[in-house]
Amino acid sequence: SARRLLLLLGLAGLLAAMAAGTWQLGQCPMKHLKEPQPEQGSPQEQELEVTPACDNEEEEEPVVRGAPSTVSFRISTANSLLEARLEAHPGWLLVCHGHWEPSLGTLLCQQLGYLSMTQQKAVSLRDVQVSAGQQFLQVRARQEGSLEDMWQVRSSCQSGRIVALQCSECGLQAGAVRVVGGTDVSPGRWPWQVSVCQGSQHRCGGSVLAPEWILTAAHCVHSPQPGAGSPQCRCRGCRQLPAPAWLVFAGMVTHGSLRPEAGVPVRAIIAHPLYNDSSLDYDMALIRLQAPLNFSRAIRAVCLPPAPRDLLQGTPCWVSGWGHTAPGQAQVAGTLKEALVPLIGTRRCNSSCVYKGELTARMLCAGHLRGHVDACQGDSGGPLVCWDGDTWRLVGVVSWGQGCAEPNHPGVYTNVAQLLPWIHQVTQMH
Ligand code: 4AZ
Repeated sequence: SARRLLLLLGLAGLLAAMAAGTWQLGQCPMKHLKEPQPEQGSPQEQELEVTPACDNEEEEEPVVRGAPSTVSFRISTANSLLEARLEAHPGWLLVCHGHWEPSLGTLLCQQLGYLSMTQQKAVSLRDVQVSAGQQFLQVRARQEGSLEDMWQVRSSCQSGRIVALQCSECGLQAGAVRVVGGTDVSPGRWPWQVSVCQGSQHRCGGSVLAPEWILTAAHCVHSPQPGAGSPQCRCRGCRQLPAPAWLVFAGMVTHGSLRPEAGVPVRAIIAHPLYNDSSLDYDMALIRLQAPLNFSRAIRAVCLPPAPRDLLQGTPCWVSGWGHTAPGQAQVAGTLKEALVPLIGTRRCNSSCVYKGELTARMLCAGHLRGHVDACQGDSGGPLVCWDGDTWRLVGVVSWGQGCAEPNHPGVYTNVAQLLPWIHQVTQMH
């Protein structure tokens, strides 16, 4: 019986050790516990000294990394004049029209986060008020290389004319205010938010980039391989039926009030060619509408991120959508919802207790490691926008996450800044 007792004790010890192990795995933040040292105090004191792996203050790289540049540009809101500033040269300079190429207008609008250029012209210096000592930048005669090193500082413009530039409008709200109570929103607050529907079924969110262009997630519109069986085909023989047509609804807040005739049919869906259905890398698609949207207080375009700007962890950004307001719900929300989700550093989000290296360079995280607030099913494809002091910019596209609002599993978004060249290429080509 003494041997049986020993065996039982051994078994109990083994079970206790296994339970402790499981507990440690479940408590991910404590995964990097230091080995207890004999001279340390009680277990509670030891715990206080531990740096939890998910909550460390380790220095983070910018979540969205801008391309460093020695020259910056802006367009004066008062008179559309193009202004440029060189590193190591004080003040904003006007740009001479000499040697100007029309393609530069498009390039600059794109750099500044606009989808396209709408107008560029030469303005006579006699028609503008120029302060004494105003200096100018001029494009070098033989342009080669990047936008960076093609400029010369001048004290005057030989042609007597300077560049004025207008880019496509974006990023402005109609000045609408939030409705009382929770997170319902009023029309005009997120005027770029659209619902991407298949027939009358809401599938995903999307963002207006231009009257004919919607940006969404590739996984929303990616058709499964023939035979794979899509979720809407549950009846016998229904594979032979054509899938209901895609419709885009803009300028709407309440899904219940949706009239099918208000939906705009889709001309083309262009998913990113590198989209990967299993890793969700490059989860982005462009939708070209059959007819342009009528812009109004309730329907407007969002701006894209400008090429040269970093965005840091903690930047307050907003996600919006009609997705589920509790995980596992059967229905999408009736009223558009919004949530404040700060950017989370990629190193932290890819750490061993969050997404364990699953994030690629085309992804970023936003939300709260404590859980509670997050995007969810039905929000996919929708916008993650951040205010930059002047305009709202589309920084992310709702893509995936483990569950919704779970601790240590924030929302993962397609990193728009990383895919700008593709967005510009497609929208210019079609
Ligand atoms: C989805 O299934 C989905 N919590 C979207 C976002 C998130 C999770 C799932 C993020 O479309």
